[in-house]
Amino acid sequence: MSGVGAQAVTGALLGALAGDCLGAPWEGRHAVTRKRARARVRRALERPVLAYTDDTQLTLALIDHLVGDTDRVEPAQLARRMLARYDDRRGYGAGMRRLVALWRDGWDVDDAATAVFPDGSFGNGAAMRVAPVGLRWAGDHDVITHVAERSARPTHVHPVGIDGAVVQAHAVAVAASTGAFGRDELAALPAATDELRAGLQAAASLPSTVTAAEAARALGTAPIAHRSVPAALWCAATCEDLEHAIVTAVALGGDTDTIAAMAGAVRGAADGPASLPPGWSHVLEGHDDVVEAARRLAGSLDDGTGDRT
Ligand code: AR6
Ligand code: MG
Repeated sequence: MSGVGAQAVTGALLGALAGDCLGAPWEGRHAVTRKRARARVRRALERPVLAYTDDTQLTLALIDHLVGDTDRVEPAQLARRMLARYDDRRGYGAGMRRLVALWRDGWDVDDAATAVFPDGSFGNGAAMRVAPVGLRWAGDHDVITHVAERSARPTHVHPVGIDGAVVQAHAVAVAASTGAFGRDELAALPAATDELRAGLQAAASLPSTVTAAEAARALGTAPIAHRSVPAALWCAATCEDLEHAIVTAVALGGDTDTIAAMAGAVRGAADGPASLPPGWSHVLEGHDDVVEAARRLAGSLDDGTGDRT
C-alpha cells in the first residue's frame, strides 16, 4: 500500500494541470528570459479560462483505468479509456492521432503500437500522463517500474518512450513520499536507457544559474522523452516552488505544456495543493474534475485496493 496521502495526490495532479494549462499558450516558442516567461504566465492568467491539452486528458484516462478497471494496468483496457476521453482538439502528437485512427478501425492495440513508428514511439506522451502510477505505488520501487512500463504500452513501446514514463513515475513517487525533490533525488532516479541516463546526468549537474536558452540547449525541449523529461526534472529540482518551476519551463520554450506539466506534477507532489498560487484555480479548465479525480485515486489507496499489482 502506498504511503502517499491525499494532499500529495491532489498537489501532483493540480501541479500537472497548472503546467499544462499555463504552458500550452506558449508551445513551440524559442527560449526567453525568466522575467519574460513570468510576464507570459501573468498574461495567460488574465484569460477567463485556460484550456488543458492531451497531457491532462490522458492523465484523467489513466486514473479512470486504475480506479475503474484494474490496478494492474491492462494496455488494451487503458487504450479504451483513452479513446473514451479522446478529443482531437487537445493538441495530440501526430503519431498519437494516427494511432487513435487505427484503434477506431478496430486494430489490435499491440499491433497498432508499432504501426505508426516501426520501433514504437519515443515521444513524451507516456511520461506526461504517468503521475498517477507514481502516486499509487510510491515506496514500491519495482512495482512502479513495472506498472509505469505497462501504462506506456498502448502508445509507446520504444524503450526510450517507456523509460521516460518510468523515470517520471519514480520522480513523482519520491517527491510525494518524501516531500522533497532536489538534485540528489534527480540524480538517483533509475534510468534504463543511455538516452535517459545521459539526460538525467546533464540535468543533475546543470547549475540553476544558467540562462533558459542555455538550459534548453543542454537538456532539450522537444516532445520526445529524453529531450523533455530531463528538462522538466531540472525545473522541478532547481526551482523553489511550483510557480517558479512552471515559469522556468515556459522560459525554456519548445514543448512548454508537457515540460511544465511534468515539472508541475513533481513539484506539486512534494509541496501539496497549497503550492498552487491564489488566483490560479478558477482559470484552469478542468480544475474541479482533476480535484475529483485526485479524490477517487486517493480514495482507492485508502480502501486498500492500491496495494495489488
Ligand atoms: N521515430 C521518429 N520520430 C518519433 C518517434 C520515432 N520512433 N517517436 C516519436 N517521434 P507521438 P506523444 C516524434 O506522436 O508521445 C503533444 O504536443 C514524432 O515527431 O507518439 O503522445 C503533447 O502535449 C512524433 O510526432 O505523441 C506532448 O508534448 C513526436 O515525437 C507530445 O505531443 C511525438 O510522439 C506527446 O506526444
Ligand atoms: Mg500537451
